[in-house]
Amino acid sequence: MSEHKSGFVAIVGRPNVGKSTLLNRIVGQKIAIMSDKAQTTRNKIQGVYTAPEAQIIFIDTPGIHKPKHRLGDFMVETAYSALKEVDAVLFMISADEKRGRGDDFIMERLKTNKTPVFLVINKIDKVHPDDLLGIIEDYTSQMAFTEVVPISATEGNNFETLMTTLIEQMPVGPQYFPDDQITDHPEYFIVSELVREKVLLLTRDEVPHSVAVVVDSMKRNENDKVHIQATIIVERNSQKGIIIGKGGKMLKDIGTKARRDIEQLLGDKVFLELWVKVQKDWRDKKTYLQDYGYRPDDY
Ligand SMILES: Nc1nc2c(ncn2[C@@H]2O[C@H](COP(=O)(O)OP(=O)(O)OP(=O)(O)O)[C@@H](O)[C@H]2O)c(=O)[nH]1
Ligand SMILES: [Mg+2]
Repeated sequence: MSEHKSGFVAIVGRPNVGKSTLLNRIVGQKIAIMSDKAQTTRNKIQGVYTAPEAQIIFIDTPGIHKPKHRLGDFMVETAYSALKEVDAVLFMISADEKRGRGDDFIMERLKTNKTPVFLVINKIDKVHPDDLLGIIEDYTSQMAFTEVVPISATEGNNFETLMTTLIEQMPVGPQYFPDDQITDHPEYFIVSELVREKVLLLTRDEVPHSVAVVVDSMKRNENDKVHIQATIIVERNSQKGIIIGKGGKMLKDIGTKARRDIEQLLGDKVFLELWVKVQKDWRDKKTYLQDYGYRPDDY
């Protein structure tokens, strides 16, 4: 029998290419929120993949972009910090988008690292198979990759190939986490993220980007329901109006949808109470960023 392998793998790329979707497929559960809006992920999210022969800890990261706020600075720094001390990097691109300055910028950064880089071409379900060769040629002319793996994170195409190739790349090492642990994030963090995901789903323009969610309390009461109180923070009064909606309809919608996901996560009935608060320009204020969970010392 061959020796047990283990290692750390960072998933990086521009916003919206499907990094979190891949992470969720890897761990088989929703631990990272996903949306069609750019800049969904704001923190590093660790997901643990455990097989009899190997354990890989994946680090999903915020999409690398040109920051316009302190929050953006934090997100990009967070993404880069994941490149330290990993055994491999998955550089993810989307097959239906042309290579842009953002991709070139990320590749320049990756070239300064000695870590093996896999080019993961995601969303192949959206393009004709004949288009793949052109994409591969375009990227491999820019940088030498350890492997190139075209996948579909939503459909699962080539997923097994990606995992097998990655396991081959991992060094011999122990199992760090128990079999049933899939993340190191506390439940309240995922709960707050699930609420934010519903805001991303139901609002548009600047609103999704202006929102933070904080879980104020999480208690199990006598009838075994989990009682959760959370606050949705926005940057201005007009946004508070949008989040609450006509007659409170929007807030109710956010709550209903979030509750379903939270019940799935916790495996229990949930009573979710949501509040909305304005904190002017919080995305540019250091203390608020820290209060809402965007702390650089967590790097
Ligand atoms: N058609 C198709 N859509 C995909 C695929 N993978 C992800 N998506 C969609 O792409 C969008 C972005 O997915 P995310 O997983 O949130 O992307 P991300 O790279 O984590 O984005 P950020 O967190 O903003 O950096 C979502 O609407 C996904 O459903 C895929 O393989 N095929
Ligand atoms: Mg993401």
